[in-house]
Amino acid sequence: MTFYRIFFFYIIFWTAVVSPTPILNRGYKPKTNVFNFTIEKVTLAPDGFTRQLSTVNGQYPGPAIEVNKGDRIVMNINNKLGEPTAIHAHGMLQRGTPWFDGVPWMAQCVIPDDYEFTYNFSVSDQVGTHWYHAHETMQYVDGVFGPLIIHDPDDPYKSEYDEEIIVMLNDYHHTNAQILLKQFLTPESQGVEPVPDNGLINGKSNFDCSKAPPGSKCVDNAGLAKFEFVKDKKYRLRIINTSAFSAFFFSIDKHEMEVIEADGLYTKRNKIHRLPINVAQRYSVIVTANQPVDNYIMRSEFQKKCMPDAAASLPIMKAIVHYEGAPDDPEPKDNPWSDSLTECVDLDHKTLQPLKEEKIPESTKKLELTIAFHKNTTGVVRAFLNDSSYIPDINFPTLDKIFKKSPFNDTSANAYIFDKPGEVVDIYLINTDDGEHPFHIHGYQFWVLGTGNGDKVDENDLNTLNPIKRDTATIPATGFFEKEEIMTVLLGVQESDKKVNKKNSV
Ligand SMILES: [Cu+2]
Repeated sequence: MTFYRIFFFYIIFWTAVVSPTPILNRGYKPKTNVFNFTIEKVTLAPDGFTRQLSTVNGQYPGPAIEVNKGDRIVMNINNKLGEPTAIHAHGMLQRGTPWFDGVPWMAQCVIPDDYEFTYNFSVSDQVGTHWYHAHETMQYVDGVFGPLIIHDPDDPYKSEYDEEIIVMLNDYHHTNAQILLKQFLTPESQGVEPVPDNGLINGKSNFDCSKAPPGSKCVDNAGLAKFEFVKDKKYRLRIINTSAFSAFFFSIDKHEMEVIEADGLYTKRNKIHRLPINVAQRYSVIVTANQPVDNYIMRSEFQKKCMPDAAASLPIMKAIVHYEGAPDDPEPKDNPWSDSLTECVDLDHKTLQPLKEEKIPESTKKLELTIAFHKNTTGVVRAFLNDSSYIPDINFPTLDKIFKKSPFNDTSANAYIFDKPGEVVDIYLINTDDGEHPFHIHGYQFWVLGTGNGDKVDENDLNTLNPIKRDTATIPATGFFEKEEIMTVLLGVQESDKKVNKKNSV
């Protein structure tokens, strides 16, 4: 397992430079939205425990980026962090602008301290719930993150809800993430991840200060996030897990939820009570305020089976749903849903299906990737893909290598090159680790065709009829089954327009 646990998986596609024309209705004229972000360290106490956080414009979480389908996002980054940074917009395909993907040494060089840098990209025909975050080392764990919402004038569910609410969930450490990372990358850690001190909903929570180290500045009952409901109104909750490590079960006491979106793509509506959400995943759910006027608990429970033993004492993350007309109550009665769900896996396919069924193309290539975590020659536990641990080339970023047609001589680039337009790749992920892992591909949404336990995938067991398409999926752990888990994702490569403006490359 690894602390910073998302597999940011970069397959190198020449074809990632396509610019589809946005299909826009209702006469909407796309706009350019400018966001001026100063990244800086500020002393804050989101849960009552005072510490220094890395923030966007002094805010934790960072300000929301909200645009419409077809719009352009211009992010002016002013780096005052005292260290290099780069900002990734998670979920954005960056067709035509892969150099604005924000991954240091992959898509760009870092933005040095005290420098400015502008990201400028169209959201094209993408919609839905996404987020942005620093992609340099562990910075986002210390606070450089925020929601990125693309409103859709053609939203098929638009008449089904009255208002929208953004709900950000994250695990939260009281120690600076750089210190935690340093400790983690030693032989002594044995690869056991640091356990968070708390969890936050929209950047708020209470903390029991008796657990804080002596000498720390801490106040009890800092206050929970409060969501205002009006009786009988319908709300679209956009839920984003911005954690370093933790998967959650999200729910609201006494209120059912209907899932309508996963990672920016509409799903068939489906009633559930508890929503599993892994790191970097997003869901929209519709919730009706159909309960008696009162206060209710919104809760996000750590899925502790996929965490180290020390996580056992972590509290349930809570917020308050307050109906208009109800008296204030900082501690509403507990009324949790009791449905039991398997931990450390995604929502079952039966409850998560795409709204739009697509014909899944035949694959033209197969790629097998074995995921492993073991000690390297210095005794430090590292992540390996096909026995190679990724090392960035800080002198020659990957994208630059591609544009210059420079070969990848070093296997530590973990580069798999697909350069035929229209290529469709079956990716078999073989997880040999005893932990689950969120798997994410930049610039693509993939179909999740299935998971299984065993060394071989039985192709007849794969769902090629109506698999969910998304950008972040959970690869189950080996530990919960007898054999290795295999997840197959099928990846479609888009047609290329072959017009690459190299001058825009950074
Ligand atoms: Cu991403």
